[in-house]
Amino acid sequence: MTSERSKIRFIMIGGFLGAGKTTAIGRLARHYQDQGLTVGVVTNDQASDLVDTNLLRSQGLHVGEVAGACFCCNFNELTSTVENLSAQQRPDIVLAEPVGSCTDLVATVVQPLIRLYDAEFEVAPYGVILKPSHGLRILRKEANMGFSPKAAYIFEKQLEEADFLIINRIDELSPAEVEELERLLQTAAPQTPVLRVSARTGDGFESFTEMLGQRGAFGQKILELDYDVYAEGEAELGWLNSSLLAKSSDSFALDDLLVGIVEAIRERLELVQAETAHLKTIGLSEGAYSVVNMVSSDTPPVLSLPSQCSTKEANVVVNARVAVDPDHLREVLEEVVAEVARKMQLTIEFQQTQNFRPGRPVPTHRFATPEG
Ligand SMILES: Nc1nc2c(ncn2[C@@H]2O[C@H](COP(=O)(O)OP(=O)(O)O)[C@@H](O)[C@H]2O)c(=O)[nH]1
Ligand SMILES: [Mg+2]
Repeated sequence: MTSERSKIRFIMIGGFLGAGKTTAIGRLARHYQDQGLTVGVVTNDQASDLVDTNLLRSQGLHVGEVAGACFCCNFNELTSTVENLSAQQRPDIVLAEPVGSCTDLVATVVQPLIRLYDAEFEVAPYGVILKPSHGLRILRKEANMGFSPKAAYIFEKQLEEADFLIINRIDELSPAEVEELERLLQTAAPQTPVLRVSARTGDGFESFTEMLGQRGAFGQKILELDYDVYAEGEAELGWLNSSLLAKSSDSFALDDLLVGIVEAIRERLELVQAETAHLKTIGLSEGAYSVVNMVSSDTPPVLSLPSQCSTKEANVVVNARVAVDPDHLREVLEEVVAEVARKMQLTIEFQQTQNFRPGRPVPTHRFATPEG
């Protein structure tokens, strides 16, 4: 019989596209490792070639990937990925990052783990990270919130099912903005504890890990959810995952390549006023890696992790989630890559590209009443 002690603590961190989940998970993983614990990470996407997986692996973490469908619709893949992670060394902690456009995760992931996998897993309180850029616009009910009301519905439902909420990016928010977000959250999700953190600097992480360490009746907030609205809101996003190989006879700056690609995509999306939910790229070359992100149309591309690497060859992965036709997104990327290659005198080959709108979510399990 499996003893209580050997259960894997399952920590899922939710939140909208670009909220800061991957950044927070990297930091939490280091925190638990520093305590001598073994950590595994599970990333998730509707397609393969994930920036997040590459980024977390580059940080030395042991990462399994559920690619091709979200955790809720591919639940068995989530548990088998954890099993595979355990083959080498059984983790004490698994950190899991669901797709940022997913909701209803308590009914479709947390509750199934509690009810069907109680012998293997001990599920931590479910924390959802609030993305301030879109959060302020959506929760204030601004006329121009960037997304349609259906996509905003997903954003709000994600907050409603959380055991606790995390206002991220306090390193760049004014005190007045933090106060306002906290007030808005108290209305959107009354009685849910709200933390303030910076996944970038680590500010507020003591309260974050303390919250994650709590035991009790968590994961009980099962949503009343209209799956038609959810599916339509999700399908408003164009999805693109692409892997590229850049080469040159002379060395080029990897950081410049990524910034060039993301900036040129931004300019083209601005022309058609398409709102970006998250545009992320990672460049990998001989152990060095650069990351550039853009998390909304009114914030600039950010070189989140500079490599300062000069190289003759690099692999580049681009993941874009934008409120636009996915075929347009693909054309934009093809034009941009040709333009940047010309400017920087590189050859850039497309290795694999997938572009689509997410399909209707059909969960493997859904428990309509709580237990645990
Ligand atoms: N300034 C600031 N940037 C952050 C913070 N957390 C995340 N970011 C940046 O926001 C972008 C999206 O973060 P990521 O962790 O990929 O979000 P995810 O889509 O939720 O996994 C990246 O450029 C991060 O570096 C934060 O606390 N402060
Ligand atoms: Mg992520």
